[in-house]
Amino acid sequence: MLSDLTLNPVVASARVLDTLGTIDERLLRCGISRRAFIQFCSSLMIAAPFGLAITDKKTPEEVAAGLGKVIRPPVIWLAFQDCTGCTETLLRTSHPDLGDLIMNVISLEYHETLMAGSGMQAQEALAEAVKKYSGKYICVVEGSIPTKDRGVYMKLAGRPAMEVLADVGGRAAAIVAIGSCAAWGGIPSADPDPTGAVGVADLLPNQTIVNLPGCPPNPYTLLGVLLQFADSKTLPEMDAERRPKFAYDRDIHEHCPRRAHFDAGHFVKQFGDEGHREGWCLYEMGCKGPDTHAGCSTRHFNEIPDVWPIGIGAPCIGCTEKSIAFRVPMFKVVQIHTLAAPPETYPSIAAPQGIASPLATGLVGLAVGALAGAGYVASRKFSNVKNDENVPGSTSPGAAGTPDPGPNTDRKASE
Ligand code: FSX
Ligand code: SF4
Ligand code: F3S
Repeated sequence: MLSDLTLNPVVASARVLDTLGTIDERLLRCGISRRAFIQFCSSLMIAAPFGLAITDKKTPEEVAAGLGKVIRPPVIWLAFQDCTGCTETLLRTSHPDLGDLIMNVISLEYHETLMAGSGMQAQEALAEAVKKYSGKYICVVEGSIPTKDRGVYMKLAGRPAMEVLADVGGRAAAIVAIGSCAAWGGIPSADPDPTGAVGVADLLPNQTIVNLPGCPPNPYTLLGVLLQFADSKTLPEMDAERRPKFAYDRDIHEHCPRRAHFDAGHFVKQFGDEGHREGWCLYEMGCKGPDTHAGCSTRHFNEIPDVWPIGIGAPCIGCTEKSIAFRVPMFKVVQIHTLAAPPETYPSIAAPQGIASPLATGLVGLAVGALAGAGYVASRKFSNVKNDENVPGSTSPGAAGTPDPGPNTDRKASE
């Protein structure tokens, strides 16, 4: 029998991957229903309505038909300094069928938390997978990598994590850094950063890397990237932080269900107060939504409506932003950078029916020409927040163009 080495490299490569079979073949073999697969494709489309070639302008049935023919991508998953939340986010679907399906559309060759083997067995499986799929597998990295004291703070089978990453990541077709820890250091890199924790791109700057920050990120973002790569060997368009635009192009604030309360000036002042119980805006509780790029406000977790931080009444901590989460205090109020019409330009929601609010009518007439003035009005409104006795230590968050609120804006949960 011919060995792969005697074949044309392209043919050899196809043969190695062929042994994995298509997604359709795998689902059939595992008895996973077509209905579950189409449901999965619908979730993928919700996570990536634009910008992902495999879902673009297609119905769920068309996505399922296309993906079914794709060879399952071989994935080697490395876990470093993490909480395993990124793995959990992938497994904790609300439908058992779906969790099972997710683990079948990819070919997970090595994942030390999920695999049955351990010790020598696990190391052999890793070495074998790296050799067999060299240059073809996707390396998913979860967790940050300790670099201080020559990486002594984390070892796998006696080797520092840095070395394992260079070896396994260096031979991958692409690396997906899942979670904020792998993308830029995340929680382990928070001050005082005892292990010198860094993200994958800090150590392998020349590798093809996709960052999927989030603590944890949405699992469908990962699946979208993996499946597009398996389908066409391409990666989705990325931003300057190497984040795929289809998942990180808009900020949380843009589509937040509490946005109407922000615009109307209805802010929670304290956890458990009336505004909190009514679902008002969490801006004054330190919500980083206006500065945070992620799809959480429209793509919730675990397929359960409202399962995301703001949905359960907690401010967004900006977990997808390198310069915010674990850097900026949780209750510190952020600046508003986008110039939006300030709340004062909206009709009063308390105005009696049929009677236009004089404030609203007055300002509507001025609308376009008064944007600068409007910014001033907004900053004045926010300035009032500063003096609110329920907001100890807070200062004006500022509208666009207003000065930075400064460092003294920490908030406490229930003072
Ligand atoms: Fe945890 Fe992942 Fe956060 Fe980090 O997610 S959810 S600490 S990003 O590496 O496991
Ligand atoms: Fe939503 Fe936060 Fe924006 Fe308020 S500040 S509308 S809670 S994202
Ligand atoms: Fe993270 Fe904020 Fe979403 S904290 S999970 S980006 S709502």
